[in-house]
Amino acid sequence: PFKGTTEYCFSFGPWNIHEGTDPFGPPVREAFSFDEKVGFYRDLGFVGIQFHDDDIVPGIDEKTHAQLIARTKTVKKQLDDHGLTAEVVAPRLWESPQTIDGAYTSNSPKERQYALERSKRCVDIANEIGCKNLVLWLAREGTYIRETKDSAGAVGQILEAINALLEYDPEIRILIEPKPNEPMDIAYIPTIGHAIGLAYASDAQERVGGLIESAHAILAGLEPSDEMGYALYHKKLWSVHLNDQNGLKFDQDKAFGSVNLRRAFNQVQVLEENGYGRNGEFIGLDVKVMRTQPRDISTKHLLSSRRTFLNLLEKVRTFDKEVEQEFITARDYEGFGLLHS
Ligand code: 3MF
Ligand code: MG
Ligand code: MG
Repeated sequence: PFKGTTEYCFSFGPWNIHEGTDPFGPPVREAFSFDEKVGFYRDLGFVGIQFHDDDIVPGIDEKTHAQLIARTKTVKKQLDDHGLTAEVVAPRLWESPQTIDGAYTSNSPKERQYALERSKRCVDIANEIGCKNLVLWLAREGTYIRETKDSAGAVGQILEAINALLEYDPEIRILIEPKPNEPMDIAYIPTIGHAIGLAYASDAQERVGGLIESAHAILAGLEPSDEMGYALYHKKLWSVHLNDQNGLKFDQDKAFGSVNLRRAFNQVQVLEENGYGRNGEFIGLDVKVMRTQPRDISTKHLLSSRRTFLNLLEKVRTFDKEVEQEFITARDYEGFGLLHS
């Protein structure tokens, strides 16, 4: 069996450090500025940053192309100065007044056009910041009332947008981040299987893959490590949002391993044993600090998530595979459990 030597690189997005707003209460911590957040990464043990387009270019819709490029150059310089790499950029297609009815699947042709143009600008940002990974979280691609949209046609609309982006930049890679619900009650691309189906149907299969978030798989009632295994088999797991989730509730983005350590172990194992990270993939986090956390110590969820990953990695690498195999051969899975208890 593979005895790992991969040194993992860790990443997170600036939104992982936040003010504690939830649907029922206002912010409880003063925001850290973007510049302050960029300054935190190395000390916390992270070398990669995940971005939304407007994390880099705030107020993007009001900016000219020249302004967008100039601002992105400034951020690129900042990253270089801190020794950081941009891992992915995602068009934030769920906050604009023009994406209330969805982005690529809006019933308004004008709004669909906006979504595509905004995504192309996100590709421009990705190029300028030096990364080739565009994440599509298809947040509002769904409908509150099934009869008002055509679910088959919606697949075609999403594919059309993906193909247009693949054509717009012959090197860009698209990572679809599936999520079964929230903000929509039912989303059109709920699982990695759906995402990979889109990849194979696209005009450039080798440039469309996925990003799996642990909590999103759990919300779909699925096992995150098996979802990862499915994507890894297809060589289409290009990023992850490791976190945890306490049952079928709202998307909690809890610290990795903070609810179910066994499930976290299974994710580390499937990544490690299938070569994730060996082609430069990052261990990305999508974790929210608790609302109760005081501001000056509101990055501890990042430290604990990273440390949990590394501790579990140590377990994966040091369990005796030969002994484990003996239990498997004897079909003594209870004994196997005892071994790991
Ligand atoms: C939503 C998410 C988002 C996406 C991010 C990148 C806050 O459930 O997980 O993170 O991951 O917007 O697409
Ligand atoms: Mg999430
Ligand atoms: Mg996510």
